[in-house]
Amino acid sequence: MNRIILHVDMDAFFAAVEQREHPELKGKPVIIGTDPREGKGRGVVSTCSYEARKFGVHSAMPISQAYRLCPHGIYLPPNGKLYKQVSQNIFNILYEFSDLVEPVSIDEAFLDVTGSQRLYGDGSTIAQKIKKRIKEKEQLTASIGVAPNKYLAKIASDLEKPDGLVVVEPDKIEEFLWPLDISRLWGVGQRTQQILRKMGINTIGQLAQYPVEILKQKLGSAGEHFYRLAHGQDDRPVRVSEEVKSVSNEHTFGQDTDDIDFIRQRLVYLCEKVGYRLRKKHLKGRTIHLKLRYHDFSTITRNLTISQATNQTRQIVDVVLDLFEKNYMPGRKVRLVGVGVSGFDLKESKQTSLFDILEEKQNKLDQVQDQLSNRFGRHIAQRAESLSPKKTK
Ligand code: TTP
Ligand code: MG
Repeated sequence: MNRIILHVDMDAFFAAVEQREHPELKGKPVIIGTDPREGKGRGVVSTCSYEARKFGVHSAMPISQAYRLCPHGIYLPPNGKLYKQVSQNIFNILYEFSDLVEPVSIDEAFLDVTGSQRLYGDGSTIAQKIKKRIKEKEQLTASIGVAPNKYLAKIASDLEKPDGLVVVEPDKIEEFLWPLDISRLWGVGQRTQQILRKMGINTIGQLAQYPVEILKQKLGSAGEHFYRLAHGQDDRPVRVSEEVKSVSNEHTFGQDTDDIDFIRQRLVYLCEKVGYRLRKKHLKGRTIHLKLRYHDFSTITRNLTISQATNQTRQIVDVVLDLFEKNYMPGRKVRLVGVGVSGFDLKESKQTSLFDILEEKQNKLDQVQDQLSNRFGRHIAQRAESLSPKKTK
């Protein structure tokens, strides 16, 4: 299935926020940066409004040069705290439409909305909704590119700035990409551009027609990379915030216990919780942890790393119960148990090996359970193994 990736980038971000805060600045050339000191100032332009861009002013330009180009501009120092707050508000809007949000900078993010379509419509509709919501809530405009991958989405968001919306349909990639100048290729610096132009390659289409072997000779391993980009291929996943390092849950028994069956049930229940949370966050991990705290507070943690990252409850249960069998000292009373998964493979793996087909059944079971949990609360659907035949202690 094709992925649907959005690249969202706010227009003239710092300057637009200032124009919103000070409506009298609307329609005027606003330049954010260091004090120009009537042309003698040092430092650079952070950004400027589109009105100032007409004079040739742009980000990273020396402020003295900006002053020469646009002496009547309105020069303002950046208000970082305010921009940070607005950025936070924008990201909160993005998270309404997908959990898979990858922040790129203060005003820019990728979203994987492949799984959001049933709720919010196709890629283009979601992009329109996001733009509308940002406009309504923050009185600001964003430009959005919608495409089957990050690279194409990023190019698309830039093409019709400001207030742009460009959709790249999967069957129109070449039509979209090939007329563009090679400077639009991700990672092509001045030097590579020079080499390519000397070879008579000026558009992405011309690059795409070139034999990959020759590109490799001229550009080394980057040659193949650019060749793939020129064909619109980019399978990098949208990476969620790397802050999440592990997902875990613990349970402290009401009374210390050495009842093995009871401890096992609790462990299975914790595995279900952890699996559910992983799947909600679209995370898969390779290292599965077990924690046991005995009645005297001595604590052991054991883990096992498996070959393929998982978020499947069945697999987590198998490993955890195995770790438990091997490490629990029968007869010792247990105070607390914990289960965790870490070592995330941030790729949303989309393989279709035989192994995956066999796994499909387990995934279906997880899905049914997740849907029930989402609708009725987590306790409603539990595996029989985690249900206690006795009263919960
Ligand atoms: P950008 O998204 O690159 O620029 P922009 O939002 O101002 O304009 P555009 O419509 O072209 O997207 O950067 C976001 C903010 O980051 C920008 O408002 C100011 C800040 N910034 C700097 O401070 N210095 C820089 O060199 C750049 C490029 C950006
Ligand atoms: Mg921007």
